[in-house]
This record gives sequence, C-alpha cells and structure tokens, in this order.
Amino acid sequence: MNFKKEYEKLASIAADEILSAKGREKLEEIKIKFLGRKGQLSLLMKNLGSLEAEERPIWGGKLNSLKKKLTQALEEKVKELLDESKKYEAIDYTLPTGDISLPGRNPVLSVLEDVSEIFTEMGFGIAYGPEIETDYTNFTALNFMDDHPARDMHDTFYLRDSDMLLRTHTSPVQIRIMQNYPPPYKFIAPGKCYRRDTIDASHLPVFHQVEGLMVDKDVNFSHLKGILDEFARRFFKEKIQTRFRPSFFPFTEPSAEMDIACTICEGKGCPSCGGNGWLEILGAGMVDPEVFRHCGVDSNIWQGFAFGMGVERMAMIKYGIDDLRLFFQNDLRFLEQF
Ligand code: 2NM
Repeated sequence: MNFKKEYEKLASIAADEILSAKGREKLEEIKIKFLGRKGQLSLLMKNLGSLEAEERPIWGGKLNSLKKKLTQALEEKVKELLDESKKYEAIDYTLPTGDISLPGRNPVLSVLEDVSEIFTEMGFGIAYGPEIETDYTNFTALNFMDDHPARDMHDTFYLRDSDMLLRTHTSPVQIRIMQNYPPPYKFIAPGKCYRRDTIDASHLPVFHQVEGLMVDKDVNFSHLKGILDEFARRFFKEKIQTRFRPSFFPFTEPSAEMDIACTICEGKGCPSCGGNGWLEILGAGMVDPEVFRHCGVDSNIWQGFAFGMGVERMAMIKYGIDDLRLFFQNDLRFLEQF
C-alpha cells in the first residue's frame, strides 16, 4: 500500500463523514469503518512498518493525533444527535395549544346557516340531494323546454359521455322529494350549485342556493308573501320594507321576485341599488301543475309555492360587500372581520 496516499485520503474525508452523519446507526457504521479494530486507521497503524525507520515516529504521531481528532468529532456528533432526539422527546402533543387566533366562519356559510335557521324556526325541514344530477331532474321535470338556453353547453357543466350534469340550482332536490314521498311538503334545500359563468364581481362557477317548497291542500300566494316577508324581516331587520314584482320562471306560475328597500340608502337610490332604491333578494312562485305532473303529485288536490335565493348575494347585501370573489380567496384580512 501507498501509506502516505492512504493517510491523506483518510485525513481528508473521515471528519466530514462524521459531521454529516444522519442518525446514530449511520454514525456507528462510520465509527467502525474508520476507528474499528479492523478499520482504516488500524490498517495504517499496522502498515507503519512499511515506512523508512526515521519516518515511522513522525507518521505514528500523525496517526495518533488523527485518531484523537476523529474520536473527539465522534463524541461531539453523538451528543448532537442525542440533543436533537431530546428536542423531539420534549414535545408533548397532548398539551393544549397556546394562543392560536382563528378567523371567524366564512360569511357565506354563516349566512347559509342563518337562512336555514329562520326557515327551520318557521317549521320548514331541511333536505339535501346530489350535486351530480340528471338532465331530467335538473331541467325536464322543472318544465324547461328542450331548447331552453340554460340547457346550453355554454351555461351548464355536462359530464362527458353521459346525460349527467352538475346541478345548476337546488330544485332537483325538491323534484326527488316529490317523486319519492307523498305530500304535504314544507322544507328548504340548501347547497352548492354550478354554472358555466365567467368569473367577475358577481359571478363564480360555484355558488350556493337556498330553495324552499311548501305544498299542502290549501296553500296560496298569500302564504308565499307572508312567509317570505317574515323571512326578510328576520334576516335583515324588523322594519325592512319589501315588495313583490311579477316575474317568470319555467317552474312556477304565477312567478314573482321579492325586493327589499336598499340597505345602503334605505330606498332613496344609490349606486348599490342601481339608483332605484330596491335590491332583488329572491325569486318565488306557485309551483306549475306541469312540475307536479312530472313528480306524480295531483295538482287538483295539492298546491304550493316555491322560492329560491342566492346565498352569496344575501351575504353581499348583509355585509355590504361589492365583490363576491373575496369570499373564496381565503385572505385572513377579509375573513377575520366575520
Ligand atoms: C326559484 C324561484 C321560484 C323553485 C321551484 C321549485 C320546484 F321544484 F318546486 F318546482 N323549486 N324551486 C323556485 C321557484 C326557485 O329560484 C329563483
């Protein structure tokens, strides 16, 4: 062996390997490799005899101080690894956490709960249904014509190679309940809906709706007005002014939209309400007999009203927010205000 070359090699790599060792097992391996009884240092010791006689004490001394240096480095590394493992041992995962500040709930969810609670207090149940729906329950049963623009690929998310789609409103929940249970009905259907809208301050492709249905043997338009008027007063404030305007939906006849006096200008007219003093908050109407027919409900015996509102829109009006994208950007500066 070339003694000097082997010595230089050992001296240059051994300390680095010790310092960068990851974990006790690796360190033990390194220790055996360099300092073990049959390790590289012992090998060199045994080979001192291959040197010229006058060189032996010099290289012997060098080997001894290298051995000392490596032994010391090893001891320090053992201590370092021990400290590290103690650091983890010292964490007690069962201790209560300290001062973590949590933001409030997302305002969309809290408005959805507020709306649901008001209707629950008025005796409505709550029903849920799938977000993936059929063309029949989302459109046909609701009296949408075959060529209605809402059915367009540009407006609705269709699932590839099937007649399934992402529901564009929660009305298919009402359809499924009516198809599967006998009247009377009095429930709301809150949940996510999907439309292929281009994102802007008032449109997102995913949004939330609360729709409702009340069907019995003697339900008429005055019940619709009474319930929805009471809802508006509980949701906004006792003295809020409301009005109903005639409207059109494929699934109700007659149909109406309900406005409240603008919460910003109280009806005087401002940019928020487009200057006319009123904010539209929901659509409603008497369920069309054609919808009942699709669900197997006899419209000669049962009548009722239905309504629907956009939760994001309600939250925007309630909290005076002019861009609905803020609800879903998860910016703590926004969320912490609720
Ligand atoms: C609205 C407005 C008016 C509605 C109708 C029905 C059903 F299934 F009973 F026919 N569900 N929801 C309805 C009525 C929804 O949203 C603006």
